[in-house]
Amino acid sequence: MTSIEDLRSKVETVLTRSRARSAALTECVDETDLTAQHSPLMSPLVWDLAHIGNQEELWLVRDVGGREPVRQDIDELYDAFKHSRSSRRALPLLSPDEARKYVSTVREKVWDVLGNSPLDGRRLERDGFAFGMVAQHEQQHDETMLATHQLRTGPAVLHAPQPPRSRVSATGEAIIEGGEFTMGTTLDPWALDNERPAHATYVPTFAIDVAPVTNGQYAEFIAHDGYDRPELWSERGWAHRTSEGLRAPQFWEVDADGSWWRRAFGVTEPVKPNQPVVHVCFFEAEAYANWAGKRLPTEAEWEKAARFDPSTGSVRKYPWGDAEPTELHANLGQRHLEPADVGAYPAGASPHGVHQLIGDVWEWTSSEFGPYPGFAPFPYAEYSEVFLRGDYRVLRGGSFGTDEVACRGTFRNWDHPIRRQIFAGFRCARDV
Ligand code: AVJ
Ligand code: FE
Repeated sequence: MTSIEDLRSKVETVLTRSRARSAALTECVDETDLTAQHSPLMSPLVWDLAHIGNQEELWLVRDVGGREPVRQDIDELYDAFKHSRSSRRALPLLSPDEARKYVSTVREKVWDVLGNSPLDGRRLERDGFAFGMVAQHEQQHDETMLATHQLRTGPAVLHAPQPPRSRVSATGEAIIEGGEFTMGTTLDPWALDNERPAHATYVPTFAIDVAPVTNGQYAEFIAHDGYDRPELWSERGWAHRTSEGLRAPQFWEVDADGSWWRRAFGVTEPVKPNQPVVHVCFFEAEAYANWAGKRLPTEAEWEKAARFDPSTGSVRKYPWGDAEPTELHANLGQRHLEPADVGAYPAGASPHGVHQLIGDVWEWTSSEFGPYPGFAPFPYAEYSEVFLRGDYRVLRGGSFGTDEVACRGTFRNWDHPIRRQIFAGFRCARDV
C-alpha cells in the first residue's frame, strides 16, 4: 500500500464487494426464506444481514468515527453471544426491509467516516485495520450465509459458472525438510489477532499430499468399509459416527446401483470424482487419514507447506508469492459454487509443488485452536480469545466460499470437530 489514497480506495473496494455479496445472498430468496430457520446450526439469513450492519456500526460509526449511534436499541438482538443461533428466529428482529435500510444507513455513515479518517494514528485505525476487519467480518458472515443456502431446501436460487477442470496432474506427496520457519505474522496490516505475532517454529521433516483428498478417494474409503471399522476412528469420533449414523459426507446419497449423488445449492448431481471432498467433519477426516496410513497435518505443517520458500528461507503471504489472488491462482470468493478438480490451479502451487492450499475447501488440521506465543487479544476478546483452548480444531486455507480479504497463508479458522455444514475437506500428511 503506497499512499493513504490507495489505502482508502482499497477499503472502498473491499467494503463494496462484501456488500454486493451480502445483497446477492439475501435478494434471491423471499421474505419467508429470509426469516426461516433452515437449520438449528444456522441463524435466519436476516439475522446475519442486520448483525453485519450492527458490527459495522459498533466498530466504524461509533468507535472509529466517534459518531452518534444509529440504532443502539438493537445491539442486544444482534450480539452473537447473547442468543444461540437456533433461538434468533424468535427474537423481535428487524424485518428484511428494515434490515436492508439499516445496513445502508450505516454504510452511508461509514463512507463519511472513511473520508475523514487519516487511517493512521491509533492502532485501530492505522493502515485501515478497523475497516479491513469489518470487511473480513462481513465476508465471513457471507460464507456462513452461503452455508445456510446449502442447507435450505427447494429449487436452486444461486448460480455460478463451473470451476476450471484439471490442468495438470496433482497426485502424490511433497517432502518438506525439517527446520525452522516463521509462523504467523506481525506486519500484515489486516491480519487478525490470532494470526499474530510472527514466531520461529521448528517443524521436523514431513510429507504432505500435493492435493486435498478427492471425492473419488473418499468413496474408496467408504467402499472399503471405512465407516464400519472402529479401529480407524478415534474413540470420540467413533461415538459420534455411531450416534449420528454417519455413512458418507453430508449431502451425499447413494442410488440403487451404488453410485453417489450429492445435493449442492438445490441441484442433485453425480459426485464428481476429481473434486476435493467437502462437508466432512474432523472425525471423518481423521478416520480417512488412518485408513490411508497417514494423518492430518498440524497447522504448523500446513502453514509451512503454504508459505515457506526453501530457496530463500523466507515466508510468503500465499503459496504462489505475495501477489493478490486472481482466478488463475485459487477458487475463492463464490466465483464458483463448488470446489474445482485437483490440478485446476497450477499457478497457485507452492514452491514445494503443493496445490490448492488456498481456496476450494477449508482443510482440517490436527491442531486445537490455541494462542501463539505472545498472543494479545485485539481489538476485542470476542473475536478469538473466548474460543482459544475450547473444543475447536483449526481449519486452514479458505474455501470456494471465502473471499480473498478473509484468506491468506496465516489465516486461522476454527470449528467444533463434529461440524460439517461448513465447506471443509482435508489433505493428508505423514512423518518421514
Ligand atoms: C472465524 C468463522 C469461526 O463465524 O464464528 C463472525 C467468524 N466472528 N463473527 C464465526 C466471526 C464473529 C467466526 N469464524
Ligand atoms: Fe459476527
